[in-house]
Amino acid sequence: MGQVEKRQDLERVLASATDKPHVILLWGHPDPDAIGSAMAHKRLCERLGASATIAHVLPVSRAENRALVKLLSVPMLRISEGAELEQFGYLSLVDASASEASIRIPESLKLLTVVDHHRPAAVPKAEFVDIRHDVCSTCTIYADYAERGLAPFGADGNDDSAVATAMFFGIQTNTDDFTLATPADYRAAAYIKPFCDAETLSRVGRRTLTAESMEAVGRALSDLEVIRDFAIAGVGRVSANNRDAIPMAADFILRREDIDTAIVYGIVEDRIDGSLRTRRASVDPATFMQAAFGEDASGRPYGGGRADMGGFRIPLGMLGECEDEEGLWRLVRQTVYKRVSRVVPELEKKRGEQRSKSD
Ligand SMILES: [Mn+2]
Repeated sequence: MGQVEKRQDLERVLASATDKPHVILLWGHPDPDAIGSAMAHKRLCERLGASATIAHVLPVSRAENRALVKLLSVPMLRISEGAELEQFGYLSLVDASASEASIRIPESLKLLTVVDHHRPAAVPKAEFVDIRHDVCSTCTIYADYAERGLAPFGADGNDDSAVATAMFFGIQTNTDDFTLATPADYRAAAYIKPFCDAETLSRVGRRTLTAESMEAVGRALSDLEVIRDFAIAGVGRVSANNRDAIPMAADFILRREDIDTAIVYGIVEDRIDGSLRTRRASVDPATFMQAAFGEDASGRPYGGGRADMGGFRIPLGMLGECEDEEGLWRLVRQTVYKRVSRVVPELEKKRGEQRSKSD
């Protein structure tokens, strides 16, 4: 199906589903691409005569993303259980092709549309599915619908600047400030840009960090252990609101010219939370993490799931009740080193050296 037909098809599907309210359910911690495409989808529903609500389960966890939501007054409903979705009739997914795994989706809710740029584990069963691989951002796909005539921006005197600004920021962050952008992403950004609010865009583009995140990145740098092109670093404890300091530190460490793969981990609530980032095509994060951390009692791997491509989570169990924070951290650090040394054997030696240092 060509892309003109795609946008006609989406228009037809949305226009024929105006009898019940729609919900756009975001996957995981909402990021700018998900937020921007959810706003674009909500705008389309409303133009075609349906009401739509953006919902999410996990918190918006990066300071810059919270700033985006606040500056643009993005209306978002945070839910904690599937029953809260019973008030809606239609479900749309943006920037994901499966519903949030942590809640049970009511059977009365009909999966209507899926628009995404990730490769799906299974082809979703929805009335409308548009999954493109020649774009880095779902916002690009929504900009393409508009440019092809589905509720074009600036046409009807509506103020679309909040939606346009969020979409532009979604494309900007997903393409790593356009360095990864495909021709379609550039085209979408060029189309959207004139409708953005320039001041808001530069404010959200500042990518502010919380003090706690910056301190966590600082601890990661002082804990950094480098073996050839592999690096590992611990951030200690971070609050759930600032857990993105972990992938953020991993991204930062990866910028060092001689490092190709980085693992950063810390304690978040009652678990070890970690991130693996790599620039090497030969390193598959899921395989690496499975080899290092294995799986839990029910056979589920601790890391590398679809949920968080380069993430791993290991529950602390009873250790979580330990009141000696320093002792707990030493234990966590030793455990992580021991596991990772299954893949990077030289790390075991470092662990031995540290043990004798602390004895
Ligand atoms: Mn995306």
